[in-house]
Order: sequence, then structure tokens, then C-alpha cells
Amino acid sequence: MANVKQKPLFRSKEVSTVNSSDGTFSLEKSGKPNRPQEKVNGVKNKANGLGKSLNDSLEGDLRDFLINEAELHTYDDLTKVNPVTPSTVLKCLQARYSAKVFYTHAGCTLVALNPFQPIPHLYSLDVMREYHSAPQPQEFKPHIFIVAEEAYRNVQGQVEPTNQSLVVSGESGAGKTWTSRCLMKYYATVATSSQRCQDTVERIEKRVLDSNPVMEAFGNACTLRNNNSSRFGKYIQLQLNSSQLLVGASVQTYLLEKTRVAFQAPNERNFHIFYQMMKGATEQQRLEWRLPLEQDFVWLPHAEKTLEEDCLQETVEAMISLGIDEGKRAQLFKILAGLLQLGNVDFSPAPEEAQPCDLNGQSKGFLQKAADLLQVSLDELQSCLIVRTLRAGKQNILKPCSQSECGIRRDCLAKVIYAQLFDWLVTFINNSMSADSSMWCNFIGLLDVYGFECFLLNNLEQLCINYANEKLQQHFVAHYLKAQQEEYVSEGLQWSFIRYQDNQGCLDLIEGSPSSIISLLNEECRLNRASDAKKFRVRLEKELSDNANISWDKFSKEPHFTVAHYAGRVSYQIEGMMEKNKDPVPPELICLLQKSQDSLLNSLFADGDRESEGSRGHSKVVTVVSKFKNSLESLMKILHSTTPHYTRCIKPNPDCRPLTFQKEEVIAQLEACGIVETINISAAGFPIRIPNDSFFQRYGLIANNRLAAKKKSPEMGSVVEDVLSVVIKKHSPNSTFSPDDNNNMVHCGRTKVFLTHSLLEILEEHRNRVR
Ligand code: AOV
Ligand code: MG
Repeated sequence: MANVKQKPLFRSKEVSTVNSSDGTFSLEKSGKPNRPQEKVNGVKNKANGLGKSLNDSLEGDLRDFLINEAELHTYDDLTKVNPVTPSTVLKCLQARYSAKVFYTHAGCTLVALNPFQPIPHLYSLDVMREYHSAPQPQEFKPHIFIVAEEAYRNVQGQVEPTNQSLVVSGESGAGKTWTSRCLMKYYATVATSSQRCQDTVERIEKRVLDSNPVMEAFGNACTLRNNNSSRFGKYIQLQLNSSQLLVGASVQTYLLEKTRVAFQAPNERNFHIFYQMMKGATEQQRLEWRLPLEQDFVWLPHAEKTLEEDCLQETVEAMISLGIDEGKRAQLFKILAGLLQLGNVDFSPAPEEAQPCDLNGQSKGFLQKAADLLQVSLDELQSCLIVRTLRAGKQNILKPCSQSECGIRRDCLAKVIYAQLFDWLVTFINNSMSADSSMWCNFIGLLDVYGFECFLLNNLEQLCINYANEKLQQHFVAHYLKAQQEEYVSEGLQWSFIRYQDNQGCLDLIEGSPSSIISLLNEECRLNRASDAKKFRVRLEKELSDNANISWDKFSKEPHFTVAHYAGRVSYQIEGMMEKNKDPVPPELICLLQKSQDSLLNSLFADGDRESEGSRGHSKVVTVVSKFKNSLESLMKILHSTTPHYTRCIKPNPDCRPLTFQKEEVIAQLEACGIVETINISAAGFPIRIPNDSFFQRYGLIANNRLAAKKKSPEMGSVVEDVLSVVIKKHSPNSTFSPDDNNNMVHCGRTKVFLTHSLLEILEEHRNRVR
């Protein structure tokens, strides 16, 4: 099970750090001050009297609270909104958003609402330092820097150093990448020493930060949902030495959406880097790259739209800082320019059957430029695109490709080059910024992966993305919800558990054995036959219909399957899915690239280990989903070995409009990321846990007289009963209290007493009085 033992220093749900020798501990460490609700239902409201019983009184107060909507924006933690329902939580968030308060705790997670406008004062260096130097940062207003600082202090651990992970999730445009960047800036600011004198060390923070603009230039694009949408997932590990200083970083990327190089959905764009080149090139570069201003490129739609991301200068400066020298940059840009030329190459049907296709209109010219820029022979390039080489024994048989096959080969060439270039860049960045393993001992990992996706048409990419989100959700559930509930069970508590959505069934459907969507997809690819979407659908139905998470619309013309994800139902089209999974690259294309005169380009394909169409005959084809599954599994392994901190980014409106809060949008996301369930569990639970001994030592004195009359080591239940009955008598003489009442303020476990914040405050006040 999840490592329940690693408790965060802050907002700890466990006050087991109580110094049991004298029973002292600080309230500040576990409680959150400035909670208005504490005033309402805690001791500060005692002037009202506690009425008939503690519970009755609370309910009365809660009623007061519910109608007191004017105060909603002051609630720093959604678990304190009472009762917790999607609608009260929503109201609270809306009130906070209107008051320009963008962060709110939700038990163990942080909810971040995207303001969609710069809020400079919130993220200044001074603010970072304030949170960093505060003895109790959690006393400040909720902020991403609290999470950052909590993780930072936790690295040193209470028992032993523990690696940390900050998992940032949310839908496209919610603010994940923005938040990750903000976290990186935080660590680059606070995890540094003013005494550093070595040049190399000083530069490392800058390099780590500079990896962002470079990776975003190559991996982000303008989509319908986000002008700067990350088209890859990343997990960056910030390496810390024994003095907690940032000494390096390494990054792992996941599933770049390489199809975007050759295909952009309506109103979407290609990767930023192409627009940066088009807009930022000098006259000289324009000549070298063959990019005249007036030239239109098929693969460069919406070039007229200028975004703030279109800044070549920034990318180049970051590349320089990472050590990508002028020569390499020149090679890199030329290859990219070659891809743009390739996109303008068009084919016309062959004049006669069994003849290769022709090149359309100006295509020959574009192909010539592409060949020049990629430094390959024009003839070979052309023949690779229009003729297929089949191997029959020792002989090669040439077979002309159809018009559409030619297009597929052209796109394939561009995709494989771009993907390899991206990987090369990531490797370069890693070499440039990661520290020698002897230099660091712990890390803080930042995970920024694409959120749950559901489009009109969904295919393999969405399946992978949503699969990743299912895994993360399961990790989250395992860590927080299950851990909480299991602890109650192990303590023998009679607590009506909140039902949470266990997504194991869905994961079994996607990745389980012996049969799952992934295993069937892979099997289909191994069979090396023309894929038939209809047959595959029937196969899925036959093998998987026992799983309640899959369904079909039998009347739909398009073969598809629908998966009930934890975040909602998504229909995936089957057409094209198998081919995408195989992702075949004709071996002729690889051969061609290996022969390129450009040293960077040929090095990308030097080892020739990329699975290509040539290996089809063999049964071992490494499919896209297999690779993705493997990388996801290693990610999960790392996450499980760290203490996680979850931040849920919420997109308050679909149009990225500043300060606009649309309820339906927000509620759907709260549900999709399980926030409502998280809050329910935290609120219905007992966040304060005090070991029996400590409780006795600390609060026993409240009921000293009663306890003294009993035998030496009384039952814990009776201690609690005695203590509380004194407390309650003081508050309201007519009430009775029994810990067996399934009371909503206290439970006695086998080894611990579980309390609410409010009761803790009441006890503390009584303790101070009688001391
Ligand atoms: P994403 O990473 O979650 O989407 P981003 O981090 O790119 O979303 O955020 C989208 C845009 O929202 C950014 O470009 C900023 O303009 C704005 N934004 C986000 N957070 C803040 C903030 N705290 N303050 C001001 N502006 C903000 V995607 O990668 O598409 O899933 O794929
Ligand atoms: Mg992003």
C-alpha cells in the first residue's frame, strides 16, 4: 500500500509528533488558523452555548454558516465548508474567484483556479522568500508556494530523507504547465545558496529554467483549448544535494503528439517552433532556411495569428544557455525548415496503372528544397516517397505507391524526423542540466501531464492520455482516500465510509490481463494483417463485454467502443487505431535518413534500432501502447516511492477569458478530478489523531478528579468519555456525551483518538483553563 508512513510536515493529518514525554505539541502544526468555520463551530463561538448537545449545536451553527454566504470567500479549505456538497464547494470557489483568491486547500490537495490574466504580485520573488522563510508557511493564504515549501521541507523527512512528487493535474488550459513553471522558479529561487561561487553551480538554476522555453517551443502548440498547449507529458526531477540546494535536474517526456507536424485540426496550429522561425528569422536565415516571407506552407496554418509564444529570440537564448551551439542550432533549424518544404509536396495519381505517382505543380521545387535542407539526394527522397521496396528473399521488389500512400509516407517521414529531433533535444537538455549522481541525493519531481481528454473524435492518442489519467487517479486514491479509510479500519473505528470511485475496473479493461484493450490491440498488430475495424470491435465485445466499463452503440455506423472513465465516458473510434499503434516507418525512409549528409540528422537514425516496417515479419513489434504502458509503469514506480502532493488546476471557463467563472465548467472538473470525494472524505473524517498516551497526558488533567477515582490505567474510551463529559458539562450542563454515539467530533481507535479540529480547540482551551 501507499507509503502512509511518510507524513508531511505541514497540514499533517496526524499529530503523532506530539512529544509524548510532556504531552506538548503545537496547535499551529496541525490546525490551520484563520478558518472562519472554527469561529462558528469552535470555542470562539461558545458564548452561544452548546445547546442540548454538541452535535445539535454544531448543526445550528452550520445552518448559520450556510446562509452566511457573504463569508464564503474566506474559507481557505474546502473541507471546512459544511455540509460539503458539490454546490457549497462550488459556491465557495466562485466567491473566492470573484474576490480574486485563486488558491484553496481541499484537504490534502490544493485547488488552483486559473485567473487567465497575469497576477504579478502573487508570484514575486519577495512572496517566494516570504513563504520560504516563514516558520509556518501554512498560516499564510493558500498558495502553490505552500505546497512547494511543504515538499521542500519534507525532503529532509522526519525520519529519513524522502523524495517528493508534485503532481499537477487538470484539463487542457487549466494551468498545469504554468504551475509547474512557477514551482521550478520557486525552487530555483529558494533552493540556492548566496555563497555559491562556482560558475557552473550558479548557472544550473538558469539552465533548469531555460529547459522550459526550449521544450515548449518544440512540444507545445496552439489548440482550440489552449494557446500554449503541451503536446507531451513531462516529469522533471529537481536534484537536491545534502544541503537541499538545487544542483541539477532531469526530465522524462511522454508521448509527444508527433502527428501534429503533418496534420493540424481545423483552427489549430503546428508546434510553436515553426512559427517562431517563420516570424523571427533574419534575412540571412530566411535565405538559408528557404523561408521567404510571402511563402505559404500547408503545415503552417494560421501563421497570420501572432502569439506571445512566437518568440524565436527567447528560444535561441535558452538554447544557448543550455549549451546548444551555433552549429547545432543551424542544423536543427535547417532540418525543421526542410519539414515545412516537405509539407508543400503533393502527389497526383499515376498516369498509368503500375506507374509511380507524379509530383503536383510546384511540388518538385519544394521537394528539391526539402532534399537540400535535409541533405539527402533528391532522387532517393522522391523514390522513397512514391515507390515501396518489398523484400522477397534476397531480391528487392519495387512497387509504386498509390496517391494516398505517397501522402502517408511523406507525413511519416516528417513525423519520424520530428519525434527523433525532440528526443535528441530532451537528451541534450538532460545532459546539460543534470548533475553527476554523486552530487545529489534527493529529488522533488514535478509531473505535468496532459489532462483527461474527450473530443468529438477520439483515437489512440486520447486512449493513452486517458489511460495515464486513470493511473494517476488510482495513485491519488491509493495514497489519500484508501490510506485514510484503511487507517480507520485498522483502528477499529465504526465509521460510515464515504464511497469513492475505485477505477480498478476501468484499468483492468485498458491494461489488465489476460485480455484488455491494450492486449487485443497489440495482438492485432502482431498478426500482421490488414486491420479491420469492424472485426476488431466484434473481438473486443467477445473478449471484454464482461467488464462493465465498456459499451457500444450497436447502431452506430462507425466502429467504436465507449469507456466509462472515472472522469466521464469517452467513445473511441477504432478506424485507424491499429495502424497508429503499429506506427510503421518504411525502412527505405530510415535508410535515406541514415545517408543524409547532415551529421545531426543521420545521427538521429544511426543506430537504426527504431522498429520499422521491415521488422514486420518478426513477431516482436514494439507498439505505441506497449511503449507508453512501459513508460507509465516506470513513472508510477517512481511516484509510489515518493511522497506525493496533488494540485488540481481548474479552468473556470472554456474560452480562457480573464476572471470568468462558469459554474457548469467548474463542477464538471471538480467531479472529474475527484475533488468532491476528496473533500467529503477529509471533512467527514477526523483530521486530528492523537496517540492514546499523548491524549491521556495532555488532556487527562481536564478530568483529573474523575480519573483519579479510577484504577491506574483506565480504558482509553473511558478517559475520553471523562474528559469530554467535563468539557461538555462546562459548556452546557444539560447535555450528555458518549463516545459511542457515533459522534461527529471524536472516535476512539485502538491506538489513537481521532478528533475534529473544532474539538481540538475546545480541548485546548479547557486545558489552558485548568492548568
Ligand atoms: P495546461 O498546461 O493545463 O494545459 P497552461 O498551464 O498552459 O495550461 O495554462 C493556460 C494559460 O492559462 C497560460 O498560458 C496562462 O496564460 C494562463 N494561466 C494559467 N495559470 C495562470 C496563473 N496562475 N496566473 C495567470 N495566468 C495563468 V495543456 O498543456 O493544454 O493540458 O495541454
Ligand atoms: Mg500544459
